[in-house]
Amino acid sequence: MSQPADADFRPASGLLAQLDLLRIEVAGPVLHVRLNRPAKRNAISDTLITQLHTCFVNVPEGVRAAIVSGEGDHFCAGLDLGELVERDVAEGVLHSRMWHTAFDQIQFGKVPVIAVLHGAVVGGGLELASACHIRVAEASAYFGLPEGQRGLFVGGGGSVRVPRLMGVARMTDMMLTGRVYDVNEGVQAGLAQYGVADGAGFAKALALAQRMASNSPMSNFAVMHALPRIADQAQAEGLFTESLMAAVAESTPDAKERLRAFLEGRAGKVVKS
Ligand code: 1HE
Repeated sequence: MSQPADADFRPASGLLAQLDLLRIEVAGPVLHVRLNRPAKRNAISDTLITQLHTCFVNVPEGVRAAIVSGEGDHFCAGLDLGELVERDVAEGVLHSRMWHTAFDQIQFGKVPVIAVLHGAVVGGGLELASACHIRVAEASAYFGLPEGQRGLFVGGGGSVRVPRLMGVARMTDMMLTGRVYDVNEGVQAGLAQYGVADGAGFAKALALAQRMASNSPMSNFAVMHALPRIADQAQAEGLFTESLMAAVAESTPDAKERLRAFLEGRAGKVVKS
């Protein structure tokens, strides 16, 4: 996973600059958050999960989309197994809830997030990826849920989010048998929306992030916050929530100007990309 040299990314300042397990940069409306523990394959320690939470609570003003990637040869090796000390049940629940809080902040935060995946995307790494809104997987990416082999269960929202991407049967198979999906299988199964060549993930994510950033913020808000909740509702409630959200979105001054622009021939048409 490499970042194109011509991208105008600058190190983030203030609180974000203090998060030492992340490398955070900004270019215009796009925030790039890199997991930065390559020696430990970006395994998620308590400090790293806390820093991810802090980062996504404090998305800088003016940022409209974010990209998450991993430094080194792998996206993320999941939970830092070195920290798996003896916990009692209550401590175990609280530890898992800490991950839920951080990943909820990504899924239901201020801006849509794209994950660029390469190498290992396993355990908690897949849980992190599945909390993002779009996943771009490079050819080297592979997906696994080795919790069964480690005597664990998913604890970072994986049992809720992964089946929504690939179905309960496929996740059951991965967890019971240790099956690892390669990039093509992962894309086919729904774990990633885009499959790209090695090294091409960041450029693809940047292009997608710039497009998302140019949308109406209210439309992006609706997609991030209403769509997954509607998908969880029964039909009658879902349809009603949709109507409310549609009415809110179309009533903004931004929406009215965008519609006028289209009707006056000032806006782009839908084109096949
Ligand atoms: C780690 C971790 C880790 C690597 N926690 N230290 N996740 C797993 O079960 C995946 C475990 N990791 C691996 O299978 C492999 O490390 C990889 C396939 C990801 C990468 O292999 P490789 O050959 O590139 O690296 P390596 O030599 O295995 O590891 C390099 C170092 O990273 C080494 O430490 P060192 O001090 O000996 O150099 C490893 O110990 C360390 N390392 N992965 C801690 N995960 C909320 S619940 C979520 C539950 C889960 O995520 S369970 C799945 C955990």
